[in-house]
Amino acid sequence: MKDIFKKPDSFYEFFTRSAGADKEATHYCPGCGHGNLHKIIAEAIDDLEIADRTVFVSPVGCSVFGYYYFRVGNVQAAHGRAPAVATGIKRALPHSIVISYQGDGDLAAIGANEILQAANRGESMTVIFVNNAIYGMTGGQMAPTTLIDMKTTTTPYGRHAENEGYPLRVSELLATLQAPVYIERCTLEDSKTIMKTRKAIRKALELQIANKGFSFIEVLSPCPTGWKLEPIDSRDWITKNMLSVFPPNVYKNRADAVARPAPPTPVYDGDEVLKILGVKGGDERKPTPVSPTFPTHKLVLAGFGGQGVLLLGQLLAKSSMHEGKFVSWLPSYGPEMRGGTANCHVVVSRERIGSPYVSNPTVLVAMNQPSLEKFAALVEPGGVVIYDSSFVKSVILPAHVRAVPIPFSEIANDLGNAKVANTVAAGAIIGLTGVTNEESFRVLLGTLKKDLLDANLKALAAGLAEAHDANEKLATQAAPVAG
Ligand SMILES: Cc1ncc(C[n+]2csc(CCOP(=O)(O)OP(=O)(O)O)c2C)c(N)n1
Ligand code: SF4
Repeated sequence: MKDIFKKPDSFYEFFTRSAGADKEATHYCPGCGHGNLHKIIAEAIDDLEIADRTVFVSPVGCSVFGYYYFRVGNVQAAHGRAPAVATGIKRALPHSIVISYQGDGDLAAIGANEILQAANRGESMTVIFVNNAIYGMTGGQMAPTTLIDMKTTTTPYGRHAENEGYPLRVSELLATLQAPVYIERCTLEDSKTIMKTRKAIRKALELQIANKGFSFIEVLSPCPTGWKLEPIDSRDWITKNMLSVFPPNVYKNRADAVARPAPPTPVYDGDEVLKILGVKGGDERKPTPVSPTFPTHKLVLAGFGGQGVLLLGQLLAKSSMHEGKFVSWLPSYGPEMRGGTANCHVVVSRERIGSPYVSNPTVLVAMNQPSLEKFAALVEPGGVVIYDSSFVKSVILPAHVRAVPIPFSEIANDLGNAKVANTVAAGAIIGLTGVTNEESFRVLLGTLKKDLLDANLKALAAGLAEAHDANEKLATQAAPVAG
């Protein structure tokens, strides 16, 4: 016989978040609804046998630590953004079962747009919306679902419609949309209603397994701490105060809807990408296998906004991608379009990339003085610092790096167009590091502005020539010393 008191397999055996010896306990306050809900969800995952393909997206709120409990795939999303993150996961992995678990502050306040758009697109995901009428984690501030006259730390005299509007009924709101397939509001007042919630969550997950579309389960959940009540009184409080404002009901049921076709799988094929870019001869350009000795290149490319460092990083990444390498490109820039600082991290590897963030570059390209000063100390021992000597005048570099000054901007000016300084830098990077092939990069230049093509090709050749000279010079120098 099934042991109904057994801890679900989809829970970790020990909840390592909990301090002290009691590793079986959750971090939730006594009487909190999150604990009940977690158990219901874990049991459903077990019984539906979907643990190996479930991804649980935790929100910001008291349930931020979902990943300490659920033995499934886990992602923690920024406040309110869980449906957007869940969308990305589901689209990349159509076979996954994605659960977006969110509080009312998270979902109905900062994330109101995300949930609306995900529901309206009918994303095939299950959203569990924990409505406790308050911000629990941050100490009991008003949420969009806070009841009229309810006192919170930000409505000490009670919520008044004239000032704070009315409680937002999210289930009813989403039910007006065409796409969702299932919307139900449940509660956690007593064992009967808990069992009803259990059933609703299973139904929602089953609909996702059948790829029917978007399902949404709102759960009225006690928050004894935020409400300043004892756990038992909190349950009664739901019955007395919440049910009339948030009536439990099935608000939408299109369970008989036809299964949605899985969204198209993203195209990673290099030939296809070339075709999309409009490059002729794509069919002939089969990537050759990446050499087993190809090292992982970690680049930081930095300069002023307008110097084209972000585009430079993109082109290097794309060009390497066409060669069948794994790539990432992570831009970072200030609010100013021109004159602000900009940089990007580019990783190119023959293996999958764990993180696109580059803490210690193997290559730094500094298009100006502040960039050199900011990043030079981070370059890995044996790494190379390539800088625009048209702008960088004073240089103090760690002894363990190789310095290559090249006047990118002056060369670009001599070619008749200051805009192609970044292409000179590209030639230098390619010539000095071999991160990508000259040929693949040249193909990409053909996809940029046609009136710049001639200057770009000359700039690339100039950068390669500079790199050739620098390589010869470096070969005669002693290897840099680590430390
Ligand atoms: C962008 C951002 N804004 C605000 C916060 C602060 N913050 C953390 S949790 C939270 C509210 C959580 O309330 P709710 O979503 O209702 O979840 P509960 O804690 O009640 O389960 C807020 C405002 C944050 N972490 N990030
Ligand atoms: S503050 Fe409220 S929602 Fe957060 S853990 Fe405590 S009871 Fe649960």
